[in-house]
Amino acid sequence: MDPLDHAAELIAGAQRLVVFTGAGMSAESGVPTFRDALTGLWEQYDAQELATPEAFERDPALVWGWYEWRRELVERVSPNAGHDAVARLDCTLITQNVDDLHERAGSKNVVHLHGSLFAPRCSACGRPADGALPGNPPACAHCEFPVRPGVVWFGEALPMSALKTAVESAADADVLVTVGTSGLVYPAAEIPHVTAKMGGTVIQVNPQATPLDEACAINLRGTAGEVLPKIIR
Ligand code: BV8
Ligand code: ZN
Repeated sequence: MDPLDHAAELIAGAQRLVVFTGAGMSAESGVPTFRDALTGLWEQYDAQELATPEAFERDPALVWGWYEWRRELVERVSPNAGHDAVARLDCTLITQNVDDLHERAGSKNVVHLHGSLFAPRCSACGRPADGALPGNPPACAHCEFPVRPGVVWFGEALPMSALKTAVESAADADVLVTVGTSGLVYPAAEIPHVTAKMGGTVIQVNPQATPLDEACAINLRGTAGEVLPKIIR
């Protein structure tokens, strides 16, 4: 059977469907993937260097500026055909992405394993940054400590509730579709393996091979914007 038809049949017939997405999901919207998130202004820095508490400690203005640049870029772009297709599904949607393109395409209850560009909070008291005092980074209105991006940095624990929901739904899934992730960053990269280990069927959409290939029953070598509308009918 044609792998696209097979994938479409598995998705249509899934009782407990999970979709797991990474930066490749937003690439066709014009959002650079994590590995090449440092285009233009930022090519002289290593993403894994900037996305850390140490970098923010060392140079808060540089790190805050990088996230503001990424947030403003996301605000200027739109969801792509892949986001629109996923939004038509009745599924548990788990994303590693910190953009809001799934929500803007209409997906509900999106589980953000690595936080969001749109949830800055105080780096000390943790309060949301509403009403923060102007600055680069802004200062918390409550305790005047620097506001930080609402994302999970390397070396930081993932939000417990998001991770718990992700692992439980992956373990319970009969079908999991993984889209646009290099499957290199843990513990998020475990998610597709959990479904495979528990006997679920994993379908991958990615133009390249990834370490997730071995957990996948079907590997669709293509982009989110091209493939997803063909398998979500
Ligand atoms: C933690 C938010 C511990 C910030 C991100 C072993 C076990 C556990 C941890 C580790 C471990 N070994 C090392 C670690 C530490 C580390 C880690 O995994 N390092 C890696 C580099 C080895 N993990 C951590 O630090 C995590 N925390 O372990 O804490 C702990 C526990 C308790 C208490 C205290 C501490 C936290 C990791 C989260 C980091 N934050 N994002 C920000 O965005 O700035 S990660 C970031 O990179 C993304 O969110 C994503 O998760 C990750 C990888 O990006 P991808 O989404 O996969 O995108 P990428 O660019 O890599 O690839 C794009 C893919 O798309 C490619 O495959 C490409 O082919 C494809 N593609 C391209 N175009 C398209 C496409 N696909 C479809 N369509 C297209 N058009
Ligand atoms: Zn504060």
